[in-house]
Amino acid sequence: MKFRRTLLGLALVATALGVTTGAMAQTAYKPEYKMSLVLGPPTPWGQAGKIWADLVKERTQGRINIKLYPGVSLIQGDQTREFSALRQGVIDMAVGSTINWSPQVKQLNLFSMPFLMPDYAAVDALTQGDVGKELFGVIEKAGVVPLAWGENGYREITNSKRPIKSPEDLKGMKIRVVGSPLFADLFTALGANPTQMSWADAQPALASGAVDGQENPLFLFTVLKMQNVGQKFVTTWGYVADPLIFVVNKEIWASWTPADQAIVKQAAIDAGKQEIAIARKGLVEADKPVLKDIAGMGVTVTQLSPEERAVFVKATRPVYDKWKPTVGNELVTKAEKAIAARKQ
Ligand code: X2X
Repeated sequence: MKFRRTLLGLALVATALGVTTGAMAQTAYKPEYKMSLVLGPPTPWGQAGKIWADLVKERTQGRINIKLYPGVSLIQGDQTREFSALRQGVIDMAVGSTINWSPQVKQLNLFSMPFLMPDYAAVDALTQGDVGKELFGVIEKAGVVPLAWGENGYREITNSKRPIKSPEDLKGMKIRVVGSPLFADLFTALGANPTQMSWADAQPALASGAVDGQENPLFLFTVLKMQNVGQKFVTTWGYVADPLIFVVNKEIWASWTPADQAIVKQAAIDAGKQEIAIARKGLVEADKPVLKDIAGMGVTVTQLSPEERAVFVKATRPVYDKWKPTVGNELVTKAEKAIAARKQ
């Protein structure tokens, strides 16, 4: 009898404990976290999110479960609102573009300064150095926890009209541009006719011919087969490269144990490294296989000579000078120095 009572007692205690820890875990940790992305898993950007989510799930034994929301669907595709939504907790975490967050974090316009970063070593000199640290400080102050860098990539220009070799060729062309007003200034300076719209709106606009061209990393050209929406001309001018940043909402971050925070951060760093390699594949090799693939689709690929490129640099310099104080004179100068000192 006594034995039975002890067993019963033990069972009750165990149940109570089980319920308590279960309930605590449920209030502290959500069953699922929402990760925002603009592009889905067929793209390097989407891979960044997927690799991160998979690593976190595996390393936390499923304590942290992440669902991907590509197409910025948590905010109806309005990518320039992503940073505010992260701050407000509408979005739990994201792998986001510096361009899309630039309206709220003006220092992130740094990466959109025309012809600032001549090569991948220059991109790395910024993201992996003091400039990257400073920008993480700015993001943290703005109320979102930054963890690691990834890459959307160099944005090359495509269009349906003619090969672009000089600003003259862009004259009057209707070009879809992204959310930062810097891009409208840039294309206006080049004589084009820029229209700002979200990526969700850009695709039908290209298909219907409402716009003549757009600029984005070339993997997007191949994934979407942009030649089928009339984009027959590609020019690689390397004017701007867009890094990605892995972030978590502040309250969500604070709700995790230090051990889980460390896991999520390391997973972001690991995913970022893997994704940067994916984003550069086919573009860093001497024969640039991605350009061959695109040419193989019947597209005219124009690679600017240094002289041709210099004309674009000169034409966009007033935009660079105009935006330097907005981004921050000191920050831009620091970036210029880090690039000049980069290892090649
Ligand atoms: O909208 C774009 O062009 C994209 C997908 O590259 C970004 O989100 C910055």
